[in-house]
Parts: sequence; C-alpha cells; structure tokens
Amino acid sequence: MIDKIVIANRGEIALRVLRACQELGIKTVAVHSDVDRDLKHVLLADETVCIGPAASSESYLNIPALISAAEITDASAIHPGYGFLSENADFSERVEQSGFIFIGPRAETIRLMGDKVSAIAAMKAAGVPCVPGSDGPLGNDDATNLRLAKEIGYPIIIKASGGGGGRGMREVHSEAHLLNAIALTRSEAKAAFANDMVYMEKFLENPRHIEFQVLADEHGNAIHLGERDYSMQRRHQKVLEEAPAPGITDEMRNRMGKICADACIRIGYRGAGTFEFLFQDGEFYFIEMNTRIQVEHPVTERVTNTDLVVEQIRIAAGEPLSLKQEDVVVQGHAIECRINAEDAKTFMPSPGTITHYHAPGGAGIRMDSHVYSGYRVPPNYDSLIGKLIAYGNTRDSAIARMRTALNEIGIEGIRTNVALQQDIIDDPHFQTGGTNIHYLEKKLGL
Ligand code: MV4
Repeated sequence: MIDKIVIANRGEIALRVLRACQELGIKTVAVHSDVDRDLKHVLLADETVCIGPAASSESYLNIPALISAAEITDASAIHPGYGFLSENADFSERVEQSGFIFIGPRAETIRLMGDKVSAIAAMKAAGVPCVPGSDGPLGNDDATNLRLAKEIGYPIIIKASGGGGGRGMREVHSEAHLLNAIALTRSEAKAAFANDMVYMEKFLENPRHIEFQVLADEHGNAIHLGERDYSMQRRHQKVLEEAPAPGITDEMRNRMGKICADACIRIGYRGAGTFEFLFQDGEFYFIEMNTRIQVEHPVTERVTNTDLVVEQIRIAAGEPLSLKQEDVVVQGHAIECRINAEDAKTFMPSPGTITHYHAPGGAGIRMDSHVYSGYRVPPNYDSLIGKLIAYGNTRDSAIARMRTALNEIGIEGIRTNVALQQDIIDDPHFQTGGTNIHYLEKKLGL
C-alpha cells in the first residue's frame, strides 16, 4: 500500500525515518536544500530531489516543491518528521488532495490541536483534566475578565490560542496588571499568529512537564505508551528527557494513559501523538497536544520495546496497530541527552566542519545522529546534531551508562553542549529525580 516515501525533513529525524523505511522494504526519496547534499540520509536514499536553496522557507517549508518531489518520483506517501511542516494542517490537506498519504493525523485534527482554545475544549469534553481557566476565548469586556481572574485566583497566565511551545504567553501576578497583559498578549498574538484570540489559565508556579505518548489507528484502536519527563529545559528548548517520569506510579500511568487513549478515540485521532501535561502537587493538567513524532520519541521506544516510526507508517497505510494495550509494558529507564552544536556559555549555534566524530557505544547505548567525520554543519537550521539515549534496568544504571557514553563521545571541530550534559548527569538534584521546569535555568544562574 505504501511502497515509496518522501522524507520531508533533514538531519537526524530524516535518517531515523529512512532507517524505518528500509526495515519495512519501502523505497525512500530524500529531499534536500542546496546546502544539504551531504546529509547522511541523502547519501543513503534510493532517490534524491533538491527542493530549493538553503533558506527553510524556500526548501523544507516549500509545499509545492515537496508535492512536486512526490509527483516526479511517483511516491505514495510523505513523512514530515518534526518541526518544519509536521504540524501544518494546510500541508497535510494539500498532500492528501494531491493523492498522497500524509503520515500523520487528518488535517482537521491538526487544525483542532493547533488552536489551543479548541484543543483544550475538545480535551475537556473528552474527560482530560485541564488547568482551571477561562474555558474558551477571552472577550473584550474588562469587568468580566477581571471577575474571571479573581475567581481563578492570581497568579494567572494569558496565552494566545495560536501560540504554543512557549510562544505568546504572559504571566499576571496581580489585578493591576491584568487588562494591560490581555491587551499586550492579544496584539502580539495578532502580529505573530494572525489570530488575536487569547485565553486565561491559573498559573502553575512550580510544575513538572510530563507528556504521554499515544498511537491510534483508523480502526478505532488507541493505546498509550506511558509518559516522558522533559522538565530539564532552557528557554523552552528541551535539553534532556527521560522515560518513565521519576515518581510516577504504575497506577498514575495507567489512569492518565487510559484517559489519553480514550480521548484519542473520542476525537477520532489517527497516528502518533503526545498529550502534554503540567504536573504539580500530584495532579496532571493538560496544556497542549502535539500531532507529530517528537524529538524525544526514542526514550519511549526503548522502555516499551516499540518502534514508533514503523507504527506511524503502518497506521498511515491503513493497518491496525501491531500492539494492544496489554502488550505495552514499561520496563527499565531511558534518558536522552540532546547533543547540540552550540557554544557552552552563550548557547549560540556553532556551525562548521566536524573534523572528527566518534559515536559512543556499549550496552544500552543508542546514538541517533546524521553526522560523520568531515560533515559540515550548515548555519541555516537548528543546532541539534544528535541524540544520545542510554538505557538501564534502573534509573541509576541509565545515568551511569549515560555518564560513560558522554565521556566516550568524540566531536571535534565545532563546539557542543556535551559538557553541559555531563554537568546535568552529575547534578545531585537531577540524580534524585523529579526536578521542575525552572531547575536548569536556576542552576545556570539565569
Ligand atoms: C503554563 C505554565 C504555568 N501555568 N501554563 C510553556 C510552554 C507551553 N507549552 C506551556 N508553557 C507553560 N504553561 C500554566 N497554566 C508554565 C509554562 C512554562 C513551561 C512549561 C513547560 C516547560 C517549560 C516551561 C517554561 C516556562 C513556562
């Protein structure tokens, strides 16, 4: 049913998708920009198509060029990876209208989840616990908004419905600042997202960020694959993720996972997805749903012994899920360190030629990376050059293996964040587990 896939992405995720295709006996088309001819997956793909110049807006975000690439290679499906067009409902729609399979949810689902007000309303109706808030968009009546905030109780947060991932939000700590904050967030949202809809939530001051992985097919089956903790972040950039989340009991996992899987069935979800929650004082609060495969999917794959990209492709081909909920067992512990080409002090990208590359190995180690000795990291894209995943029967064993692997990794010629990752792995609070979303920024003195 799917015999050739266009990989509409670059870097490590393009290589990850290519490997899944090869395993399934599916032919691959690598599309690339002018500066990406030497990407590892481009060298390994069955066919390649140059789709434009270095600027993403003219290549990896160029919808007509991507659809043309599928047409001229007679492909059957397009995998969007993460970032770029992966959560663009118009792209998904145009792919399907052109007669290709979009490996992801239906356009209407992407649209529903892209708009945070409609996403929260759908989840609330499906029985998912949400943050106490305005239950819909804020109107323009000042008295109503002041009363609403008082009822919810300060501090509150104003968020843009078109935002997400940390864009378009403003905390409000007292009544005196409320109306101005609403007006500011609204005008910023209008400029950034061409959508001035905003909503209000109780501001949770010290939450952890915990997300549940789900898979749903077109035959009414949906399962969850447990949760990940990705509280270790700096300026909304995740640095390290792990599965399972420290301190989450089997009872909590099963209860919340079932709520997410049931919600998938309720909204007619298809494909891989992630429910993002804030977790504070033992309670989960839904904030957003991601409709793509995520960067950190390998930690879930490792602890559940599954292949999420293979499942995505099978679902897109109309096949039923290859596992049932009772087949999913969360076993052991996995940690992922994102390896970035960046300056250790300024966090600015550090592109350039990798003169020497040596991947770590050994028991329980997986390195997902597209780089090799002699590869030049172009300055045009994000700075992720690899993901190092360590697995152990226990969290302590995963940490010990990660420490060994970080010490073994060899990347020369560019600057990386390996030393930062070593510092986190050796941090006593990280070792205890369960640090909140503010921990890393505080540690770094920001
Ligand atoms: C919040 C919050 C506190 N209370 N919502 C930021 C990213 C976006 N997905 C939602 N975000 C937040 N929403 C309420 N009601 C705090 C954040 C937040 C955050 C969340 C996850 C990871 C890092 C974060 C960093 C700053 C703020």
